[in-house]
Amino acid sequence: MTDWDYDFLIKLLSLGDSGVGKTTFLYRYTDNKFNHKFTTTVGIDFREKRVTYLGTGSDGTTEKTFKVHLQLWDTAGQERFRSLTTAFFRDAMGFLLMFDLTNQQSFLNVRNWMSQLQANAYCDSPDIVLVGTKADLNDLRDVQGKQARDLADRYGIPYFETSSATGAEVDQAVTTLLDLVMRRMEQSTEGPASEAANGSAATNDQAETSTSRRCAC
Ligand SMILES: Nc1nc2c(ncn2[C@@H]2O[C@H](COP(=O)(O)OP(=O)(O)O)[C@@H](O)[C@H]2O)c(=O)[nH]1
Ligand SMILES: [Mg+2]
Repeated sequence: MTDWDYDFLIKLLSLGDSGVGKTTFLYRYTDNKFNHKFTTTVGIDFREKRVTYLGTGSDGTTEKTFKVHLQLWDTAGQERFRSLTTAFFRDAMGFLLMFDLTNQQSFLNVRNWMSQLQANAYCDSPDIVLVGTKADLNDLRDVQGKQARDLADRYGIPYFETSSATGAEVDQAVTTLLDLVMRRMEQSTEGPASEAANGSAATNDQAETSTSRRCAC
């Protein structure tokens, strides 16, 4: 497999207050390592990872494995970068909305991030996963699981309590978001099934442009 050999390019975006652990989360997901150092992300940055997705084949019933190139965009939460990051909202296909389980204020701010998202994303109900970070810091916990689950239920989105220190639930959160994004693509008129039916999987460019056009909202 060459560097450019994939069926789909999927862009996901992390967002949430500064310090909640967005950069550390993405680093844990792509490199399976924990970074103790606090380095402020300036503006926007991204990490990449190749994964496989089990979708529906050309006959609409059999399963087929697709190669997915994941681009995980990392935003800076600070107000001064907001205009920069909102421009990126429009381009992303799914969102990891993060707050810090040891910081109630970061949880209260989830509502603001949600409004930002709804105003700037590709559609009114984009695919989102709510992520509570730093679950390993039990003694410092400031947000109860029930509080967060209730909020996620109200928005109708999945919720995960993760730890980039131990790696708990990190993969599951991203995989769930990827599944939502891929399923939305399959539901629209030209999902992976019809792409495969055309004889071959989409080329990189086709995958990128066609996915951005394919919104089943
Ligand atoms: N104990 C613990 N610390 C974490 C976790 N995730 C992030 N941190 C720490 O929280 C600080 C802020 O993380 P960072 O990823 O830079 O936050 P960002 O501003 O949202 O990108 C860093 O010192 C990280 O080491 C976690 O799951 N557990
Ligand atoms: Mg950061």
